[in-house]
Amino acid sequence: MGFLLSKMLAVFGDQEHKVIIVGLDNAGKTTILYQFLTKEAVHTTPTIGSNVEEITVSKTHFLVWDIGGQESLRASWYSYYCNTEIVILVVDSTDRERLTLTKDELHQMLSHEDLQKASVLILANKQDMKGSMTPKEISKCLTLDNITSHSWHVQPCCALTGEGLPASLDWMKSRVVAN
Ligand code: G3D
Repeated sequence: MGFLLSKMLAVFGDQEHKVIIVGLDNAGKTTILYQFLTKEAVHTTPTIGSNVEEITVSKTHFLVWDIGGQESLRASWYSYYCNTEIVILVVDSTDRERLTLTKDELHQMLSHEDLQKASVLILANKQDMKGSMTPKEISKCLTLDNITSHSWHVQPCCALTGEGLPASLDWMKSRVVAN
């Protein structure tokens, strides 16, 4: 597809943008996806596959692939990378012990050639919980300042209430329009 045509389709909203949602097990991926789907401002079509949902945010269509986070499944994350425009990395902000593991997974992911053009949204989830790490602490531990090859953004949120999630959708939309 020509560059101009794809740009026009992006602006006028007929293009689907592939998003993958990753993170360790228990981070809150499923809860976040559920919140995306039930928000009044967000309309969705029925599930396309067992782990794919379409989310439409004011005429921008995101096809969101929810990829399992257990260790056995992380090895196959790469098979979902092709054509991905946005990676949503969900972090359990209370899980200090496994943040280094998340960091390693993130940097390994971003070195994959199929993700060279992807933008990264880090959702610092479970902000409602006592002792949760701040977005600043999470950014530092994930060494986000070292990532200059990809556009990234950290959004604090609470998947149980949905707080912070509309802002994350706005950022996703701004990225696909920018590209
Ligand atoms: P996953 O899909 O990444 O594995 P889930 O994670 O969405 O299944 O969530 C794992 C657990 O964390 C769930 O609790 C869920 O309710 C909880 N959770 C998700 N987001 C938040 C949040 O923002 N705040 C709090 N306090 N809990 C959250 P259960 O008890 O069902 O295992």
